[in-house]
Amino acid sequence: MDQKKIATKWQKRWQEKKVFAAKEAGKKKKYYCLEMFPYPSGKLHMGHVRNYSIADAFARYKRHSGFQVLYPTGYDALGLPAENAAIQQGVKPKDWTFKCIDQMRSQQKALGWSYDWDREIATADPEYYRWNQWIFTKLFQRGLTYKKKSPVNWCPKCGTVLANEQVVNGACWRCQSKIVIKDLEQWFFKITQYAEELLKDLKKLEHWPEKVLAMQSNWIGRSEGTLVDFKIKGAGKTFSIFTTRPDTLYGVTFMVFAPEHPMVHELVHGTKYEEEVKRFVNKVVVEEKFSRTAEDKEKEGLFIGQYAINPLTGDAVPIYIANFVLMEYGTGAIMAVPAHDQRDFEFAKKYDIPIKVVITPKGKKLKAADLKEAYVEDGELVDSGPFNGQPNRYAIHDISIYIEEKKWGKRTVSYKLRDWLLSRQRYWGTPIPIIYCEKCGMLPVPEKDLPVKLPENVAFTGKGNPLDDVPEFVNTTCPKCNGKAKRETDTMDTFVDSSWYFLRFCDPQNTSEPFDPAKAQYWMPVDQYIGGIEHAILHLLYARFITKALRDLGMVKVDEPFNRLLCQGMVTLGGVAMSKSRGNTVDPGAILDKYGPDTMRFFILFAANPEQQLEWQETAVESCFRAIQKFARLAEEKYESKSSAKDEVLTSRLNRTIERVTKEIEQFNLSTALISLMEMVNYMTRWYGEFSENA
Ligand code: ANZ
Ligand code: ZN
Repeated sequence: MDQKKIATKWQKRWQEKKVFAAKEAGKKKKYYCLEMFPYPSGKLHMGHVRNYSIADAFARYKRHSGFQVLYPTGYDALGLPAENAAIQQGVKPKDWTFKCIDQMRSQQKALGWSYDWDREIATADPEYYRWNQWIFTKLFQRGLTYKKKSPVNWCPKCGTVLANEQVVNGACWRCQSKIVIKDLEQWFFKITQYAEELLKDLKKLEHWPEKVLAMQSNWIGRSEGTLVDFKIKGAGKTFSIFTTRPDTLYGVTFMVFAPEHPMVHELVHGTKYEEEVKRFVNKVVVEEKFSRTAEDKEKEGLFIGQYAINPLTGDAVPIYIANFVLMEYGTGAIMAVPAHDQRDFEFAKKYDIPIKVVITPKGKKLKAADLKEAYVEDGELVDSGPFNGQPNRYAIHDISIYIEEKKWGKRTVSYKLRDWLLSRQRYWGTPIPIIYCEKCGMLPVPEKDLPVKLPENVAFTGKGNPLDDVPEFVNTTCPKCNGKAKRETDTMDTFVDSSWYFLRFCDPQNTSEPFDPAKAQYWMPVDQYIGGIEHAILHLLYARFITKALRDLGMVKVDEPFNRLLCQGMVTLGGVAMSKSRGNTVDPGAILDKYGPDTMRFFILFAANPEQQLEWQETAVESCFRAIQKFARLAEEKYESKSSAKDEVLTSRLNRTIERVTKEIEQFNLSTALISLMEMVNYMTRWYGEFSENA
């Protein structure tokens, strides 16, 4: 029996009859099954095969259980690799991308996944990205898109902005020059406006992995605290700090500014500290943000020659700048309490700053000189004026009220979440639809003029943003006064493309709207979303945000886009994740040629349940191949010819198997479901064997 021939025959039939076409009608309930669509690198890897085989099995199961199923695919087709190919191989990003898509599609078809191919989309298609521009404009009109100066990685030699992944050990990936940080005007989406809702609605996502919910929640990073104003001694200036621990205010022995804090420059200007401070700032600002705050990171800082006055005690304490304070969080300045914060403790020890104990375990005395590390447990307040003897957790409340009464500050909520920086100074992305007129200023491109298409005659030198050198693109006329104007040349982060593609799948050919709200209403939310854990934070957060923003524009009714989420485990070879760089990959194409698509999908589902790690084993592929032969023989030779011989034992066994398999699939234990099926097949083979002998 030739498995490949059988597969080809049926694939052709499916296509002709459009058996997987999703319909919005009828009495059946809908089911939207979605996998994270691929970046079209040109070749499927085992991770794709696993992700899509799981989604496909689920889509088929739901179809057979009487649902109206939507199971689409498409390509996340804009982004850096195509542009790098253009720089390195002289090909056009568009040609490169669409060729890769063709290759990828033919592999997907050969694998027999049950997509509704009529809904295929590619984000590099102007008919797709025009709606990115539409969304950008709508959010702009609502004040959710804005522009501000923000630091970027800059290669002075290439004269270009680099993405984080293009910075290798602090140097440019192309020319190895040391990168510098430069402030440029950048576009942002105001995702922080939805911070509270994005956090609160995690509670609705009962069918998401706990781990992903925790990652989202940490990323949003809500914390309740107090802003406290400190005066700078003798300077007539005030600054605010954010603290979650106002109970430790009497223990403050120094203050720390982020090196980027705008006040730092003012405070040292013209003093003997100026030069050294500048050197320190330049060194720290190019360091990666997360590593700067890592616990094991060496704490480094510098006294800047100024003192701050603690409003509660009137004490003057020295002001430092240090690597571990970030400009992006709170106010970019902190009060440091070395007795009760480990980071501050290490810093104080290193720079010989006094330590003052203000919390002690009940009934015990702690001496600063004896501390080996910060005392971070709860306890009662000492050396804290009128608050002495209070349990510190109560003092958090009481001291912040006291500060509010005295008008020294106020209680507040801080988020770690930052606005979404979406500008990219690159070619292969969605052009940002903004026009700068000499007279009228900055204007969005009118809806009727969308899409702003990427020009095709472009030189890829690797220097600067290629769009800046295309006068036909840059020079335009003002939509308001018809005068001379220039286009924005920044393009959008590709996460914009994937933040709403699941809505486009509901109505992929629409030419007058991104999608028909009625169709989105029918299909949304995605009932089951399947993809990699590497997207647990940004992609999912952005998709949730855009869904909420579109809801507020009246385009969708759901609050959350993805009802259930499954993150499949890795595919490993020799116990480590398959990866090109390690050279331990197995090419799905070769396996497909040798065994055919059914064996391929069977093995992938059988080798491990979806969330577990899956170790590749060719011998197991072989046995899957034989198992399928057995299934087929049973169907062809036995079942039809002899099933008339009723056997209640067999029927009841069959029913039990159906029940078991159904339960297992519902819980996503696809491997366990397949094992039950194989047991049934073995049973039937034996049963028919005996039956034939007795006959
Ligand atoms: C004094 C203090 C005493 C603090 C103490 C902690 C413990 P979460 O909970 O993550 O919100 N902080 C504030 N802004 C910062 C910044 N821009 N960069 C680095 N650290 C910053 O953390 C809030 C705490 O982190 C704040 O409370 C502040 O230190 C620090 F025993 O203030 B705390
Ligand atoms: Zn104008």
